[in-house]
Amino acid sequence: MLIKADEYTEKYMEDNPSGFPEASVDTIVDKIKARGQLYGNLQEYAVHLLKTLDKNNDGFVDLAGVCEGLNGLGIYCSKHESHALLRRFDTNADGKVNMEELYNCLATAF
Ligand SMILES: [Ca+2]
Repeated sequence: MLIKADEYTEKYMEDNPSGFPEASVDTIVDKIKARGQLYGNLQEYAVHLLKTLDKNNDGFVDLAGVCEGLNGLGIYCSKHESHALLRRFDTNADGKVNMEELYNCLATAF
């Protein structure tokens, strides 16, 4: 819901790549991946990550959860970066990130 409401912000970031370098998202994804090495396997990590980032327990990663969850994991992530990160994860562009998308994104990024 919040993601949809923030369409303007997303558009703004897309139109102003210099103010928001994609590279920082890559850096965060790298950090998330690196953290995965602490877990037995990717699936286990993805499950843990979804649980951490899904603040209201609806089975989807939400914006508030990304920022807070990642910071809790020791991975700094600004609000803007959270947004870009969610868009990166949301491969079918339905405005939410489910377990499958999260897993696939981690898997392809490995
Ligand atoms: Ca999705």
